[in-house]
Amino acid sequence: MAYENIQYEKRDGIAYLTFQRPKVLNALNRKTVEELADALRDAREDDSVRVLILTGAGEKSFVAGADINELAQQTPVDGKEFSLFGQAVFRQLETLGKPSIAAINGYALGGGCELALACSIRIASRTARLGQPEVKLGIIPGYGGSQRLARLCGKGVAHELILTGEAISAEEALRIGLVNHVVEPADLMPTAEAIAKKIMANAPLAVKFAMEAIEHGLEMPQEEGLFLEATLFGLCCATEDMREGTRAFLEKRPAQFRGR
Ligand code: CO8
Repeated sequence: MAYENIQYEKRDGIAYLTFQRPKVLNALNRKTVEELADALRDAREDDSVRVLILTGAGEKSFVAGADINELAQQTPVDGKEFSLFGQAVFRQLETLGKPSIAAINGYALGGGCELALACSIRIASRTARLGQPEVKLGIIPGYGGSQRLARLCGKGVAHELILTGEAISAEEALRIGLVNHVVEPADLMPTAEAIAKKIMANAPLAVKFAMEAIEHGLEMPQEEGLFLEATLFGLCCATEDMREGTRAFLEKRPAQFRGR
C-alpha cells in the first residue's frame, strides 16, 4: 500500500510511523487510520521490527485529533462505525506484541492524545500540549480516551481533562503520569531511540510476554493477573532465550537473543 498521509520507515529494528498531513496539523481522517492499520499489520508480521516510534511531521503537532472536516459530516451510524474502526486500530497498536513509543512533538489533542494513550510509552517535547477537547465540539472521546485516560491517570484526572476539554502542558502531563518523560524538542527522537535500544537489547519473547502480562493483567482481579503472570513466566522458561540469558549472565558475557 502506498501511503499518502503517513510515512512508514524501518531502520535498525525500529519502525518509524510519522503522521503527515501538514495542512490540518496531522489530523486523522479515515484514510490515515486505514494507512495506520496497514503499517501496523506490516510491523506485526516483520520479525525485524522490534519497536515502533510514532510521531508527527513538523514541529507544531503530533496529531491534532480526528479530522473535524469529516466529523462534521458524520451521521450517527457513520460516527459509531468510525469510532469502532478507530478503536479497533488503536487496539491493534496496543496489542501488537511489540512496544510502541509515542514521541509527542507538539499538539496531541482528541484522537491524537488517544493515539498516544494506546502506545506503551509516551515521551513529550517540552513544547507539547495534550488534551481531550471533544466536549468543546459536542462529542466525547471516541478512540478510547474515556477508558485509557482513566486507567492510566485515574478517574479524577480523566474527569477533569475530558469534562473541561482544556489542553495541558507537557510538564503537567508528566506530573499526572500521562507521559513518561519531558525533553527538549531536539532530544525527543534521540530519547525515544535510546529507550527503544534498551528494549531491543532484551529477549524479544520476554518483552512480548511481559507486555501481555501487564495488558491483560490490568483487566483482571489481581489473583487472576498473578496466575497469568506465573503462566507466562513458565512459558519464558521454555524459550532458548531464557537459557541463553541466564547462561550469559553466569558466564559474564552479553546475551545473544534470537527471539526463540
Ligand atoms: N481537524 C481538521 N482540521 C484541523 C484540525 C483537526 N482536528 N486541527 C487543526 N486543523 C486545521 C485548522 O482548521 C487550520 O486549517 P486552516 O489553515 O485551513 O484554517 C490548520 O489546521 C491550522 O490550525 P490553526 O490555524 O487552528 O492553528 P493554531 O496554532 O491556531 O491552533 C490548535 C492549533 C489549538 C491545535 C487548533 O488547530 C485546534 O484547536 N484544533 C482542533 C483540535 C481538536 O479539537 N481536536 C479534537 C478533534 S475531535 C477528536 O479527535 C475525536 C476523536 C474520536 C473520533 C471518533 C470517531 C470519528
